Amino acid sequence: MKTALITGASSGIGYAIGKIFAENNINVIICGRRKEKLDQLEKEINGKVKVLQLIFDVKNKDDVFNSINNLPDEWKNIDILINNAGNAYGLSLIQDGDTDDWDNMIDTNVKGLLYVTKSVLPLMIKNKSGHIINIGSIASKEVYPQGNVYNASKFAVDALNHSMRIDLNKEGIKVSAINPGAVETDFSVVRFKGDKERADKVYQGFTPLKANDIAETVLFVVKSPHHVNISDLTILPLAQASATIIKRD
Ligand code: 8X3
Repeated sequence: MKTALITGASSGIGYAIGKIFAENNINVIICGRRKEKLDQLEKEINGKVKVLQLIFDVKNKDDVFNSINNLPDEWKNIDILINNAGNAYGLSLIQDGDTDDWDNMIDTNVKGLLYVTKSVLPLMIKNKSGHIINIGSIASKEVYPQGNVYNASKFAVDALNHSMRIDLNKEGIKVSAINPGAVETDFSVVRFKGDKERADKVYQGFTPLKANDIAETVLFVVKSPHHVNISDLTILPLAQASATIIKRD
């Protein structure tokens, strides 16, 4: 039975991945900042597989390394790492950007992903096997107005996805990116700092992706045969043609 470590498992895409992995016999280490949400996910998993909760914020380097370095022995064989934790904070012109938002995005989406990857890699390298899936975005591929620092952080994820694959080539470790377009989660509520009305507008007039659509795709990618690596996948809703072009009713 395989074991996956999932960051950002307390909501949205990470939560959906936790659920679908459990339904498909993959033990899960669910990581997040909010214990009550991880408890809820564990309850939904309902004993189908083994579950371990790790409470940390990926931004906190010491917490990331302490949690992963001190995993109980029976959890030290990690087959799959889902680098999912990430957020957008704000949507403004570069000249109007809030530097705290910039720090938050770079610290979470880039540095957090690096800390988690660095701490998990020895566990994969010792087995000469593993699969890292980096959750990027359409924003990893195309910049859009006011996306600036969020785009930069997600372009960094794209660059790291490619460079990890190169550096880990000799270690037998697969590296893949999944880049979703518009997915209806609490992504926009977080981006707009709780302004639900503004967030709802993002998904109005078309059918956005659901977190489960991405989870199904992640499952497909991890289930691909050993010799196959789906290295880079972009998923959009039918109504979305690019980062900025969405056909609305
Ligand atoms: C989320 C998708 O288009 O809002 O990463 O940046 S988008």
